[in-house]
Amino acid sequence: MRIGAALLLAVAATATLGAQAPAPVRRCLGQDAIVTVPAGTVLLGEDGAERPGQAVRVAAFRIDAHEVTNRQFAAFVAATGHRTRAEGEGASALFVAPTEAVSLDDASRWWRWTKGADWRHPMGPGSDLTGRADEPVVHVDRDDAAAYARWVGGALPTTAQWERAARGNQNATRDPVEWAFDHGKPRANVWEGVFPIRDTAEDGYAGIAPVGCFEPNDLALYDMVGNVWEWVAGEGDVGLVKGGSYLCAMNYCANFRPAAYQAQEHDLPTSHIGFRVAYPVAAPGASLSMPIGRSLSGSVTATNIGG
Ligand SMILES: [Ca+2]
Repeated sequence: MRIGAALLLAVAATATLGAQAPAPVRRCLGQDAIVTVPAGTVLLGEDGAERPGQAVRVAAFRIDAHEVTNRQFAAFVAATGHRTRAEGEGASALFVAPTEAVSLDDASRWWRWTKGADWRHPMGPGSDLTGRADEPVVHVDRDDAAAYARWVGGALPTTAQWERAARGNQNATRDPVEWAFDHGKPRANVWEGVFPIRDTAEDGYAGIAPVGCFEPNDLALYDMVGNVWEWVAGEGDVGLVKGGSYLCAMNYCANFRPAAYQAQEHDLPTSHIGFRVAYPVAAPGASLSMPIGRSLSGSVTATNIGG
């Protein structure tokens, strides 16, 4: 689902979202957490029987149990005054479902370069963060994500760290579909039905879900597959995102598995890409307190995330 550079030149479109009734706060996890991933070997790139992958040793590290939420990102912005690229440019790429069948070869049929779309307005102008405090932040580019990561004392995970975290202790070849479906039953927030026209939301969510609404993997990490793509560390113009998103369907994308990745312009924010943060393991005897800016409080509501 790579968005071509041509998208940047597409005619800006304004989403026609009208005034919305206040949405209820949706929450699946009671608190934020950081999980220690022990040193181990990951089958990097394992993607079914045809692609056995390569065994790579990954040192121990820590990683967010869930994708960075709007609530967490709001705390970062409040403390630092960070202005995202989308806010600076006044626009971002927004998924807008077509109303009729379109060719799957032309991503511009469902991506709109939309004025007023940014992390505070995730569905474009007219939308806000009401009821979305615990959804993953989107419309952040790789630099925005890296800035947040530095603020909390971490960094974007490397590809090897990300796959180690996503696979957990799964060190055998696995049918790629099983990462997202358990005998046909969804176990991640993906797109059911025919993309991009109709999402049947069989998994309970059409669009982004609050973090942690699906069963975690065996490292207690949530949504490594599905919900939103996640930036991984990198340099240069071409970035990588991992894990697939709520827009990945069996008939398109289907990248809801650890080995899959998508090239993404590093400075192109969208409504289906977020991130999580990796951290060094705590030195022996070091404080185990949360990094600055992290909160274990479960009482924050949509009314105090601003925007
Ligand atoms: Ca879904």
